[in-house]
Amino acid sequence: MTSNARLKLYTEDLWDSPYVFTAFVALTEKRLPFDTVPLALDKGEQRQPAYRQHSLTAKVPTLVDGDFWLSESTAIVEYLEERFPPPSHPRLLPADMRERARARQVLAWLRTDLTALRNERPTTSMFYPRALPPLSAAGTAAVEKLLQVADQLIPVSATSLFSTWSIADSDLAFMLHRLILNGQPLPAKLQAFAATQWQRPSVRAFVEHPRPAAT
Ligand SMILES: N[C@@H](CCC(=O)N[C@@H](CS)C(=O)NCC(=O)O)C(=O)O
Repeated sequence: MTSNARLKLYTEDLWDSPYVFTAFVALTEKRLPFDTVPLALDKGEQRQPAYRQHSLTAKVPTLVDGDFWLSESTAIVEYLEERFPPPSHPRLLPADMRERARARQVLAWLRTDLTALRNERPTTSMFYPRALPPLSAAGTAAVEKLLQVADQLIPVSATSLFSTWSIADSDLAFMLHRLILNGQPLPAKLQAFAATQWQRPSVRAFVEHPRPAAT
């Protein structure tokens, strides 16, 4: 099942997908050499028959490891952790079972809740700044929930969720940056957490990836 072919990650050409972010950070943290293949989602390239056939979901990210294609960002994280396991490769998920479960909870929650926040503070606004309308009542409630959960999860004076980094740190920081990059101040502990995580080299590599100019 293993292959020595260079890994490939299908991404999208604006480099603002939170799901591509997760897979990109995971590969970078594992220190695995990989190539990226950006698809123009607005042109429907993700629905081209060959890509759809292999990815199953016709979405990005999709990882290609030899003849194995895998979409869904959290499945990619889990696959990379098993395929390139610690201690030979850096960890993506905590070593402790309960912390690992908590990290998975955070990843799943960030993908399935806070819909109003995700809609009203879209990731395009993080990388293509523009004035957005004030949050609706639903958006405000989602922000309050995010801040309350983040405050509960991040230990006092800490800048990571657990004793060592995990992919849940990057994902939570990405969600918090929907607010920060749209000018919303955060409580000091959350601000320090988000700012520290935003400086991580794997995160910088995604944030600073060249993007097409705004049209
Ligand atoms: N649950 C998926 C979500 C992937 C997803 O929604 N990707 C978007 C980009 S952010 C996409 O490919 N959209 C194109 C489409 O739906 O046609 C994951 O975690 O990877």
